[in-house]
Amino acid sequence: MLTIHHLGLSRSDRIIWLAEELSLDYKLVTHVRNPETFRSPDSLWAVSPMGKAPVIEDAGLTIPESGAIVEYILDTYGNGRLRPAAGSQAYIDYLHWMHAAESTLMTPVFMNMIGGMSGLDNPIYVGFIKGEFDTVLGYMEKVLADRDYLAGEFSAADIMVTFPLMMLSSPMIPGPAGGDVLHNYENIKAYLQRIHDRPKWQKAEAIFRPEG
Ligand SMILES: N[C@@H](CCC(=O)N[C@@H](CS)C(=O)NCC(=O)O)C(=O)O
Repeated sequence: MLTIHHLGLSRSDRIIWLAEELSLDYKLVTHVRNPETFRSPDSLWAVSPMGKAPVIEDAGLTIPESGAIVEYILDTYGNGRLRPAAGSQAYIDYLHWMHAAESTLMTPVFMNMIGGMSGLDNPIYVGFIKGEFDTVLGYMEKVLADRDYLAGEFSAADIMVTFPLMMLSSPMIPGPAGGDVLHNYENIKAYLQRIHDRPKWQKAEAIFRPEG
């Protein structure tokens, strides 16, 4: 059976949500962060090659990296769901956002978080973050002006992108680029609301964040 290794407050949320969207049977193994360092515990290092979440085990394989896991699960269990047909513009949009989630979008989100945690307010550093937010969030805002989801229909690209957007909208993770980065992005905020309204999101959230 598919085993999902979950770490509290982490990208493994994506994999639980994906499994719920696809109504898969899976075993969940939850790991608890080291309370002092907030890093992975030994139990996760024992299964994940770089000690990171998410990681899954399936059919004798160990698969790390959230984007790779999503693609593996869609290839293995998707039956064409949550990924547009190859060769279409929707598929290109899917690929774009699937990969932008951990790169173009996550880079300033993470820099902002680290800046907030460490008091980094160098104007070059903060200016770079703000410029990147303007670029990636500005483009996302335009894309979402005439569609509900990033590739048209709801897809696994939305599952990838939601995690960094949630980090941005969390009051627990302020950064030097401002506490409410999404403030002026009405289409993105409406998109996040659509995500929150999805029954499978709500079911998954109760699993990956049971404390609420
Ligand atoms: N790009 C990787 C990032 C994995 C990653 O950095 N995971 C974090 C949680 S979101 C983690 O395991 N942090 C604990 C640690 O590094 O000790 C992915 O998408 O899977």
